[in-house]
Amino acid sequence: MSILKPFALTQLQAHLKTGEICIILSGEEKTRNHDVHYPFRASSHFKYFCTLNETDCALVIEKTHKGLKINLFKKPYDAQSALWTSGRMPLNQAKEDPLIEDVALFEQFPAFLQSLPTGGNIFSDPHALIEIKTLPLNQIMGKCRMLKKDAELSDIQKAINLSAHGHKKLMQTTLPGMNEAQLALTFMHEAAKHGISEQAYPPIIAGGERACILHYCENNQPLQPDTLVLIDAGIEVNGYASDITRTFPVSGKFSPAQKALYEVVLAVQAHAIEHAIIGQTWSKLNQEAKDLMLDKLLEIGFLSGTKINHQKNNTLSKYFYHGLGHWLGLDVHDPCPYKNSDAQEVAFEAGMVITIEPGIYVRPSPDIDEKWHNIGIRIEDDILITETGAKVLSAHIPKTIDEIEALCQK
Ligand SMILES: [Mn+2]
Repeated sequence: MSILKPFALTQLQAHLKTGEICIILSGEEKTRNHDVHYPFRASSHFKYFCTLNETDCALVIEKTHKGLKINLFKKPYDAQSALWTSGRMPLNQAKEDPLIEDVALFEQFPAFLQSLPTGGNIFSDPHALIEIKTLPLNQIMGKCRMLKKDAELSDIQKAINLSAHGHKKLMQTTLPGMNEAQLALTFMHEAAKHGISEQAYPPIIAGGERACILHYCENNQPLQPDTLVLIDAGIEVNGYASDITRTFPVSGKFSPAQKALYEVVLAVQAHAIEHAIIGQTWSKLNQEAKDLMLDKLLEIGFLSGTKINHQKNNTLSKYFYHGLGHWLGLDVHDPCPYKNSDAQEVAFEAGMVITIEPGIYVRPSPDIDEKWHNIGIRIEDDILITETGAKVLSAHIPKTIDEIEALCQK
């Protein structure tokens, strides 16, 4: 039985130099309160290489002249604790993976580190058991995880498809008076049918003005008629994230002001997606998005005055106060580099997965007409960069005003 992922090892082989070593820990059980623990999820770097979801595992991967030498350290199967929690994989069974050199007890891990050859860089996250000098693991793993392989794209797409069910179901079933907490439950319904209960991040179910709080996660307020509700939620499949936002009217129809702002965000998103091509950079994409958003906000009369003044005063930062997007993968904000080693910006390549998520959030303020107050809108899709341009992996979730209103009336 194989527990290691060959594609991940191929990636590491390409980025690691001979003599260099990576130490990857799965992580520890974390206490929620007293004797209750959070459900365990292995660290993303560990998940990248290994399908085991157990606490206290360590992979030590060394690049030798003969290739990668992989040692796994883990806790043993224990019949008594298996009565209380899912049992751990026995060491013997883990040893059956032909890619692993040896499997030993986790307790032997610190001593093994002392025996490692010196000379090459050692990459690792900080850990109490690691007393040797190391470089940040992200430095090497960020490069490995940048270009997604087919197996990864398949998990990301599955996660997106389950999220799509949830987002569409919410458009169909949401009514004024419902609580945000009910919507959170509905979002999970289809994934649960497939035995999946993980989300890539705490969902944001934000009615009305709460949409202006970027990481609102209380999700416990009733929805008011004629407001919008912003849903930023994504299912996780085999550790891979989806990250999708839709904003729709609680009562089924956008008001003229909501519609005008929504069209601005949608146009900015469409422009950015169209320009998410090979060779593109985040800063250029961000700049173009902000430029277009300013034009559009002047066009609909949300802002008055001249564009040049608003640029000088950075007016837009009051209404669009986050980045346009980010890398997506095992982590919702995948820790891949934004700059190369020569400090140049990373240019888009085929195989990268990103999100594009412009937004507008209007907190009440005397310089803005009241009809815009408390509107918060974000539209976010997951995108694969391909040879022929951006492929929107979440394209099957309605986002035009007509599509959304049609679904909300059902
Ligand atoms: Mn996002």
